[in-house]
Amino acid sequence: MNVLITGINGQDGSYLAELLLELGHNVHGIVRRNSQSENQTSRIEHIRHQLNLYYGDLTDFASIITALKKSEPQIVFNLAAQSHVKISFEQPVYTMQATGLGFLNLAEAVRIINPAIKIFQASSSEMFGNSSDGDGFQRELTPFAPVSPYGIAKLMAYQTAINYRDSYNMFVTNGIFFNHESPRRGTNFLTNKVCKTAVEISQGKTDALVLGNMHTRRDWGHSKDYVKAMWALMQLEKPTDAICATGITHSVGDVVDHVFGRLKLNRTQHLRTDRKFERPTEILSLCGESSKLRNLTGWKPEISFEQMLDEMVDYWIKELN
Ligand code: NAP
Ligand code: G4F
Repeated sequence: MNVLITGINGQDGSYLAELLLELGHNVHGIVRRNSQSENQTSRIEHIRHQLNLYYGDLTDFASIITALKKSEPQIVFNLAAQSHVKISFEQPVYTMQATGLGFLNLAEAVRIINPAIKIFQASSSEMFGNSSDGDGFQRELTPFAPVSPYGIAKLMAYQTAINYRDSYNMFVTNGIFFNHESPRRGTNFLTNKVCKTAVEISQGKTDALVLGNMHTRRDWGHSKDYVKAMWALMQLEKPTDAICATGITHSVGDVVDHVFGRLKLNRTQHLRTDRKFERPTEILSLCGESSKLRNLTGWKPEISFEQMLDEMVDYWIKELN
């Protein structure tokens, strides 16, 4: 099968590309032009010789058409996005263009070229904002109430996916994914910032970890587990909208405690807060209920929160040595 991945050089894109190669598929991907081309492909360098890469951008309709024509995919995974919530407050217009309108560009290009191509959209728990059911969980029917430009852009894409499914009978599936991490996570996201900085402190390279809001809670899983869910969802007979989450929530403080505990670092000595890392509006707690996905596909997360953080710490110990 030919499979096209937008955002192939991102965290999830790189793990999904590995999974698809293992399954024997032809993997195609869109990458953006970068003035330092080696930075662009660092997460996929080890498999690059097995990939077909095309320059493109979700905001550039023509480049999507070209990539679809060259790759002739049966499935497109749309993983490309301006995916950083805090940065979406600094670049709201661009975030709407890339993360919201970008998906419309892709769906419309698929409709024009070959509406039989199946589309996976990486939707986000950020769409829920501070909305939850009475028991604190978010489910597929929990009302959306996004509180960031990123969440709003993702909601635009989510609704567009449903509209293309209903209007044109296209196979468009939304995976509503809760936070997922790995050593390949950008180091300006919470978990990898904590792991990398804590290892630097333990090696005497820096003195303090400086964070924003310490009390927010997230449902953190591992990216490797979550790309398996993406693939499983696309094997179903019918398109759907499904939550992918562990169902366990931890605070920012829990992440720090686990990582500092592992490295025997003292929180009073090495942890500071600075409002510059806070957002204008914030989601207090995310915890996903993913029984729909589990019942439909048999998927369940295999890597625990603690194992994931340990893997990330080990990665940085090796990398920074
Ligand atoms: P990521 O590491 O930030 O990767 C995003 C990818 O999108 C990168 O390859 C990036 O390329 C590419 N990209 C950004 N803007 C683009 C544009 N205008 N045109 C084409 N490509 C563009 O994100 P991730 O963690 O792998 O997440 C994958 C997807 O899942 C994203 O859509 C994200 O919003 C969504 N999601 C993630 C999580 C999570 O916790 N990780 C949860 C829910 C949903 P460059 O390298 O050139 O920037
Ligand atoms: O790691 P984060 O930046 O992830 P956030 O904002 O939850 O978004 C991630 O998950 C979404 C799914 O829910 C994705 F859709 C999105 O693409 C992205 O992958 O922040 C996690 C929490 C937040 O509450 C944040 O305010 O950690 C808090 N935090 C505290 N100090 C910090 C920091 N976050 C970052 N990035 N940096 C800090 O210094």
